[in-house]
Amino acid sequence: MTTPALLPLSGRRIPTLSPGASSFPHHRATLRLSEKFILLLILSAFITLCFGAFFFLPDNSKHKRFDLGLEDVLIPHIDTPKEGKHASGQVIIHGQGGHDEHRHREEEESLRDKIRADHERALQEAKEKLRKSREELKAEIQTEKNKVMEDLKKKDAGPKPLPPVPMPKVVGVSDGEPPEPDVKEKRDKIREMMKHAWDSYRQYGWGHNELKPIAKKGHSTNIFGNSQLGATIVDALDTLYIMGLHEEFKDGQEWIEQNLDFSVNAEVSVFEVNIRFIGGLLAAYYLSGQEVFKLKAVQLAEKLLPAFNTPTGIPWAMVNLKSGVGRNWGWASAGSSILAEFGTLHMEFVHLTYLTGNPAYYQKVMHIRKLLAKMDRPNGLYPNYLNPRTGRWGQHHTSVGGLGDSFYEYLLKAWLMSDKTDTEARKTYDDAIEAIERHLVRKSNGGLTFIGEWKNGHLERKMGHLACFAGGMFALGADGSPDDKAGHYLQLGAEIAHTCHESYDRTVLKLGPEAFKFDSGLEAVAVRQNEKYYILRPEVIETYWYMWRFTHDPKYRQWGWEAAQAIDKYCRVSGGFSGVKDVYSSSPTYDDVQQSFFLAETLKYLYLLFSSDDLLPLENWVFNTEAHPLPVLHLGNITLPGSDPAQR
Ligand code: DMJ
Repeated sequence: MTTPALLPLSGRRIPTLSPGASSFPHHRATLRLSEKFILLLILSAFITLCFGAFFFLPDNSKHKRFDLGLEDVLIPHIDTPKEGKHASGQVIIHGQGGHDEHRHREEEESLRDKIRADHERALQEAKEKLRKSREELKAEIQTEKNKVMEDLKKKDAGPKPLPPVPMPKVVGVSDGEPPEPDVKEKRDKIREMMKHAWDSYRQYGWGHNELKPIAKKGHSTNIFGNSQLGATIVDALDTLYIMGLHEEFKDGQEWIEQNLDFSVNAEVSVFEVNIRFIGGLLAAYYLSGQEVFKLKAVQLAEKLLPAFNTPTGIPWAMVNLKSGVGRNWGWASAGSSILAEFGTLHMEFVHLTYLTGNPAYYQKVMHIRKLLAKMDRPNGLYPNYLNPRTGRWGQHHTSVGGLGDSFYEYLLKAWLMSDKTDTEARKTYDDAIEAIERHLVRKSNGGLTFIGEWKNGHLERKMGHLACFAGGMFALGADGSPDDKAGHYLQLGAEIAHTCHESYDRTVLKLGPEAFKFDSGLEAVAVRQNEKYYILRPEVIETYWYMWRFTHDPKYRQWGWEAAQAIDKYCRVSGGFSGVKDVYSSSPTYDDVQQSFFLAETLKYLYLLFSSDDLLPLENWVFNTEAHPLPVLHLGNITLPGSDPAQR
């Protein structure tokens, strides 16, 4: 299906017309241009007359405004010696008495000459215009109008047509029903939960980024720049597709074709937009083959590129999609960029270069990698903050949870996605994981393996829910690990999965808190009230799924099913699914947000857990950090534009 070109008009959009077509919008543009031209003509004549009148007034009235008899007069800043600067940025010009009078008079005279010359030129131009015949004037207006229309057309043409590239091997995009009735029943239940989440969003939040399932209306956060970009639609597409919810998928596709527009004045998170939108659109493209998703992904990616215009090439955290102006979060170690954000672009950007033939995407992420490789790392660890202006680390805080997590994930996945040819990425991953294991991974008194956080030389014995994804990562990276440590990493993955399951099992709701401690006799439980919430996050279920794929130990399906039941029991409401504020309370309150990643990740991993390994096999697909599957690119046989070291 093709997308109608769209013309922005006062924040609303109307279809553009084929050349020569005559209809309302075109007619309006014509009228406006002619009116504008005539108005300009009248205005210029009026200004000319005013100048003339001003010029011929007696001298004293002309200069009255400046001749206030004050010693000090405030005027806007000009670079003049002898000036004292006001805090406001204005400067004070000090009065200097009669000896400057002669110079002032000369300046006035030359100013008057200039005004006279301008005035005469303007009059001359106006006369020439008026001397022209009606036809000549019409022709001039038409030329001007054509130029404007041409410019608009150029703007609307969007990106150049994309070069044809072979579709990578796309296998296992659907599977049959599970043969075991109880597995089928569970999988059907997960699909039903997806239907409920989607239908509720469709009914109450359509087009908004997310849904408030209690208030039954749209919701958004500042990561999407508070504009209606339909984040839930884009994030959910591939889950709908693999679940065989084709009507819903088509509905989402139509919304995207007709409404998804990135020419909006919105300051968005580069990372979030990359993993949810670009990842979501690319996955939808590869699964369905529908060109519109590829085009939209590329249009959006172009809008993200200005974020890389920093002194170091480390991108800003946020960029305005319209102006291209970027900046960082103030709270991030004095305006630093964040490791998990600028380090989580590689997969999508490599695919963008593959699909567009534009080397820029690949070069941007390889530049980040090169820069990081050159930097000193305290204890071999990567701090979470890096200043994009100076290229220096910010606060020395290292975590495998929030702020650090997907940087490590993308090193491993860059290797997997390149058909294991990107050995530089694999080596960087192995070194990073080795340092993490040495400094951050510990066993609690009760025998639970956890990943703590490193803060300025001190280990905090706390693990975030986000860090639970690492169980799956260790298992995924086991094969190919150095010194034949595959067994060790699979075991480490299993231990993390067990710990994270304990964090769920030790709550009243059987849902995991945001962070849990291993300190002063505490084992895998949250202490602070503001760490007791569960916001429909996927990481623990993600790890169960990877562990299931690598071991087929039935306990992972069992644990996944426990989580699914708890979500259905405590988070389900009539208007969708909501996060809960305290997993230790038997009467929890809702946070009233249905996160887009609930549809993109949590429900997808649950569905995959009860599907066969033939659905999205891990030999052919690599999941981005938002669970959007991207096909392996056989980079042994393909040369990406810009990947030649001489071009970098
Ligand atoms: C998701 O948006 C991604 O998984 C991201 O990497 C971190 N966390 C959220 C979900 O918890």
